[in-house]
Amino acid sequence: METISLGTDKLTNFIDGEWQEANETAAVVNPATGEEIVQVPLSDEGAVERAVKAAKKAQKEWALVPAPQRAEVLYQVGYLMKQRKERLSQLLTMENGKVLEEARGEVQEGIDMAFYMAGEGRRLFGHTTPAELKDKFAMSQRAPVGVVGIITPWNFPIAIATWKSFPAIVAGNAVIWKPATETPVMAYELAKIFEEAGLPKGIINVVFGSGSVVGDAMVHHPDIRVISFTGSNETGRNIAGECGRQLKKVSLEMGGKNAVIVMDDADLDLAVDGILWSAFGTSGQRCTACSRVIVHEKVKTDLEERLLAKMKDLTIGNGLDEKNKVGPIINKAGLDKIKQYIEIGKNEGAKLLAGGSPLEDEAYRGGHYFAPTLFTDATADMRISREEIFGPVVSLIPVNSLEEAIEANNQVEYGLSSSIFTRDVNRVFQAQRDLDTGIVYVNAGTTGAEIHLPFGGTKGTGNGHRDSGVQALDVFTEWKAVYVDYSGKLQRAQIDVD
Ligand code: UN1
Repeated sequence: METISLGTDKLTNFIDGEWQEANETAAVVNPATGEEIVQVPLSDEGAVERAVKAAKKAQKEWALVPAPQRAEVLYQVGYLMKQRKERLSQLLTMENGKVLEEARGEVQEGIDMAFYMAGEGRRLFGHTTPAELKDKFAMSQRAPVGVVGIITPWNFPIAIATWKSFPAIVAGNAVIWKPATETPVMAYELAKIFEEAGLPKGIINVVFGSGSVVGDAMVHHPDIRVISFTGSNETGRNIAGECGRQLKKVSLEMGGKNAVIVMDDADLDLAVDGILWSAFGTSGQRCTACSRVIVHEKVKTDLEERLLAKMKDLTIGNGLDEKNKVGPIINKAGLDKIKQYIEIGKNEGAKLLAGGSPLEDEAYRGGHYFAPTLFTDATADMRISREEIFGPVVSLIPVNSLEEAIEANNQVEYGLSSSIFTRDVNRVFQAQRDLDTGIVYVNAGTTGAEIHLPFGGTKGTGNGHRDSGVQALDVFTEWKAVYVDYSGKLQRAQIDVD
């Protein structure tokens, strides 16, 4: 396959419609090979300051552009993304490592979001409602917040950016965007697309750099009125603390410990496919990845055997080679964390059935690869069953009933995604009611969220907000209640009612 060329060896920030260099840069490395792809700016606080200044100015005009016209830009963004889908997908595989088929899926998720949110330009519905008093009109409508900050992770460098930036833009805000330094190429490409699509300068500003400098400056900046963050629980809590002090709106999405429940009446082959796809796809580096299988005792051995048989077909390697089904781990720190959890699992008494070690043969040189790993006989209270590993590691937890399965699912600190395989409609409805997660799948794995539904979770996964779906608009808008009294006299609410 011909490799796509990025066309530059140094990325630049995109501020006020201009491509601006930073003094310092760092190398971006292909996790499959260890080769340098490009240099990414490590910006300072000054870049954030310039971006906010430009955004403030541009947003005032943008807010006055009718929303259907704002949406036209997003349609154009969607068309350009569609035209460049293959280019974007290959670059995504190079910087993130996920296999090409999944990269294409992620880019498609961004395209879907463009057209969906463009449609919102003709909706952005508020409510009209009867007023209590005669000759009085009442309605609620959405107003943009102003300048918003988005901080996006490396595991879905384009899809998650679209979940946040597209609703913000269609609703009339200006955006300061700090992408993860591991995967800046998607941000650079998307900024170029925004520019070509005709988005006015200053409405999207991409500032590359570290969380401790650029992220911190954004969180502390009084003129950035919303922070939407996807990333680690620890960073999210820190951001929320600071935003709380400033009364700044903050939307957090911070991971999961997602389980597939397999009941004794399940279609086991289907369950195996769902588990393998959601546990080992993206090498388990998804917030939604399945990392626990809560299995009914009666089918446990059967399920283990079928999983082990099919795990043999998972070819691991560079995602640009289409025969590979599982790509690399993002970096050494990610790999080291996975290794630690294997030791923790063994020490806790879980039984290792497959995998459990990094792949270090000649074929994997330069990259960070970990063998798909299966533990069994885990219990719900073990650390490997409770803590996010962010790698291709899944643990089987045997149970004896649906009630026990639901309890085990709900026992963790997170609440993003869950799944149940069963043919019994009564169990389906009981499970979807009682599983304490923001996303529930029936007869499918724990991944595969679609963009027109809300994405996010309960408990330690977030703070009550949602990405994507129409619900994302709530993060980037303020509700305004408007009362119009056309009686020509003073009418006092709750008093002049007779
Ligand atoms: C994430 O892992 O942070 O449902 C996002 C999914 C994808 C999005 C995952 N559509 O797995």
